[in-house]
Amino acid sequence: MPTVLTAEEIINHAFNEATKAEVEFSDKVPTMIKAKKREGARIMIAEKETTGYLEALVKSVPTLDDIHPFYREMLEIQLGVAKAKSALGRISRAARIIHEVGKASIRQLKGARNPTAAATARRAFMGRTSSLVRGAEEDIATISLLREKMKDLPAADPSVPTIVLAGYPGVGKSTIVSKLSSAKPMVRPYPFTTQEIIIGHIKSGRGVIQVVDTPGILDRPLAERNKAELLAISALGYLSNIIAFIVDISESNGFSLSSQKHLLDDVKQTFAGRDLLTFFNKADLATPQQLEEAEALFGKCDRISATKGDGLDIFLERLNQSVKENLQEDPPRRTIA
Ligand SMILES: Nc1nc2c(ncn2[C@@H]2O[C@H](COP(=O)(O)OP(=O)(O)OP(=O)(O)O)[C@@H](O)[C@H]2O)c(=O)[nH]1
Ligand SMILES: [Mg+2]
Repeated sequence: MPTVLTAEEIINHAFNEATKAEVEFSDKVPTMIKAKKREGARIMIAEKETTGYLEALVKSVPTLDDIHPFYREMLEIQLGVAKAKSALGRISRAARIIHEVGKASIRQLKGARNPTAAATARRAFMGRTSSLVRGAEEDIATISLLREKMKDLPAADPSVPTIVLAGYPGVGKSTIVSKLSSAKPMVRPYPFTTQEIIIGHIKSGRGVIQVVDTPGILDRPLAERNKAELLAISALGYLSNIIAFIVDISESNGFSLSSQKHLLDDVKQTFAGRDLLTFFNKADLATPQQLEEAEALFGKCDRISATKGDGLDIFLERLNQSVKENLQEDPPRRTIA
């Protein structure tokens, strides 16, 4: 897809092309005819360049109605599908109007009685076109963002067993994904680092497993969740065959064990039917009291120290076991068509 130009760039490009218009005349051609032909060529070139660009821009966006519900939901969360659709509609309309204005300007040019009037007709066309393109500025920016987001949509393979990691922000999801899979998401000492859905792959004895890193989610109602949290929920809903719920038992991410437990209960309830595995991460930092409290709340779970790599072999073992038990017979749910 070509890069998206700003309104000013579209106008400048079209007008520059128009100024370059060369019309060959013999010396015998009267000045008036020359002026009309030259201005007519400029109008037509500017019109063609502008409408051509706007129409190509609209055409470069795949039909939003045909995309898979997961991708549609991701775009909905990130920018609003209805907004993008009306932006596309308005850009097409601006192109149609510029085309009509071009035709009207050519008619006006034919009636021009002197070179000044011919130049005035051309300038009027340029002025009208500029304001139409400038008027579409916001819509062009929306489409630019849409194309960026579409380019960045994670490539999910429906035929591959998929585990989605979930948990509070800063519990170590990205650390685990980066240690175990081909994906290398950003890891930072503060929560809310991951803001998008990241897909990696793990080669296991039984083939490839898709592993999905998600933004951290807080224990709060859906309506209060921010965009990043909604993306995580969407990935859990559409992509997961297995969910790995990661708990930071050291509470060093700033969230208590009991809020993490509330979130787990919510995830369990919302995504009932998926195999859900719970892991205690940051075991290296946890005090014996924290471990005790965690076990009282969550029951006994496998412990990991992701940064050290401890317990990751058990994580993989559980994962393979779940794939074997839950997905060996039936192929994974075909979430992305
Ligand atoms: N000591 C210790 N630190 C860990 C462990 N796992 C992760 N961390 C650290 O915890 C911080 C957060 O880790 P991330 O992997 O970015 O956490 P996340 O769950 O992806 O966070 P969000 O993307 O914000 O949801 C980083 O500084 C990690 O180095 C662990 O087992 N032990
Ligand atoms: Mg992360």
